[in-house]
Amino acid sequence: MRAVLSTGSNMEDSRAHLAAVVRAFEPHLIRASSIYATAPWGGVDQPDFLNQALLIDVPLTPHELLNTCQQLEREANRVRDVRWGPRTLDVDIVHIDGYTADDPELTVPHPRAHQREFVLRPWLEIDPDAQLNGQPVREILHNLEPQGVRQLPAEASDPADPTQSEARP
Ligand code: PH2
Ligand code: MG
Ligand code: MG
Repeated sequence: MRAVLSTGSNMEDSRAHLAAVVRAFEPHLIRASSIYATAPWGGVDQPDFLNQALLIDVPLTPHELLNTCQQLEREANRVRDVRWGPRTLDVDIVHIDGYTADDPELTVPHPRAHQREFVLRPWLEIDPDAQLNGQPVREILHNLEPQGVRQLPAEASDPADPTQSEARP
């Protein structure tokens, strides 16, 4: 089952929280987007987020994948507090190939993905032909007002390696 996940964090070591999700899905990971620094969406005054999109192919059912995502959130000591407020780690299912759901546990595609540049921009990076509700993601993004989403440069794999110093501003 191919799925697109959106990960986000704006508490503690956000890069480490996102990296833990990449690690957890490593054997099933097709592509990971860059990391993006994004202004908070939803009107809660809080620090900027880091967001990333992952394209995975997992031997799980949609609800098993949801459980896996929630387990990863628990491992990051996620506390469910303010709606759309700060969190150590959010792992959302954005899209599953050939599958839709609208039940109390799981809504796929993600019901607010089309409004959120922090979801669509990273998704487009890893799948330029992506479609959401029958519309190209590229087109949806084109029609959104800018929301303060900045692609961050890839991190040097070894910051101590002087041969990589040119890549570091
Ligand atoms: N997640 C939210 C609410 N607002 N804003 C940004 N920039 N990134 C997020 O991941 C995010 C948000 C609730 O899931
Ligand atoms: Mg979310
Ligand atoms: Mg969530």
